[in-house]
Amino acid sequence: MCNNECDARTPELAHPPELMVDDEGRVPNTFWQSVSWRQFPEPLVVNLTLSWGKSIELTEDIVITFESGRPEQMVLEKSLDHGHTWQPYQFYAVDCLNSFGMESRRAQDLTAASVLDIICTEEYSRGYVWKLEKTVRFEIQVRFALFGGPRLSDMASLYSRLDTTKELRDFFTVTDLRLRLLRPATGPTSVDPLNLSKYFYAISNLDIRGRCRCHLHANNCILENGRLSCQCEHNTTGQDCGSCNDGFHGRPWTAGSYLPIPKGTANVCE
Ligand SMILES: [Ca+2]
Repeated sequence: MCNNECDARTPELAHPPELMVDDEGRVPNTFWQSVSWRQFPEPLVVNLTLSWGKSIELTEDIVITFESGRPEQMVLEKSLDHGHTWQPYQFYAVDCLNSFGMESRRAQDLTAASVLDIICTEEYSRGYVWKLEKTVRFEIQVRFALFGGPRLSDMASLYSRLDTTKELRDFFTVTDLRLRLLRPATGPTSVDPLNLSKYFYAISNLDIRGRCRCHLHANNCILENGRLSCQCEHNTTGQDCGSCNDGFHGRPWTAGSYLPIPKGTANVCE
C-alpha cells in the first residue's frame, strides 16, 4: 500500500482507475487508490461508474477486490437507461440498521418469492479484522440457483422463468453500474482525525461478466467504433435487436423465446 508516496501526477507513483480492470495475476497487484479522507467527520464519498453504452445481462457474480480494507458502508447501484435513472442493487455495511435502517440479510437466504428484494448485507464489510477477506460480491449465482437448482443443473427451468418474467430478466440487466463508496474501513478503533491519510479506498480488480442483451435475435455482439452492438438476425435491427427491419412488419416485433425448451422459438419478423 503506497500511503504517503502516492502521487497521481507521477506515472510511477500513480494509481489511476484503469488499474481496476487490467490483467490480474501480477505480483504485487496493480490497484486504483482514492484520495485520503481529508476532513473528518465530513464523509469521504467516492463514486465509481461503469458504463457499457448497451444493455448487458449479468451471468456471473460481480466480484470487487479491495486492496485497502473493505468499506464500512457502500451501495452498488444499477441503471437500465444509460445513467438517467439509478436504482440500488445491494447495500453493504458493517451495521445495516445503523447505516441504512435495514435489517441485515444474506443473498443465500433469499427465496424464489423474495429474489427481487434489494437487501443490505453485512457479509462483506468486515475490514481490518479479517485481512484475507478482500472481496465484495453481488451474488448472481445463488439467485439463479433458486430457479436452476444447486450447481445450476436445471438450466431449462431457469430459462423458462427468465422467459416468462420480465421483472426477473430486468433484474439481471444493466447498462451501467455505480459503486458509491460511503465510508472507508477504519479498523476496530475509532477514527483518528489527526492521521486521516490512512483512510481511503483502494481496489485492485473488478470482475463483471455478462452478455449483450440481444433479445435472442443474435449470436454475436461486436465492438465497432467503440460501441457494442448485437449482430441481429431474424430480420430484426437496432443495438439490442429490439425492432423489426423495414419491410418486415407483418406481425409485431417479439423477443425470441427459450420456450419450448430446449429448441425455443425464434419469433422471426415477417
Ligand atoms: Ca489490477
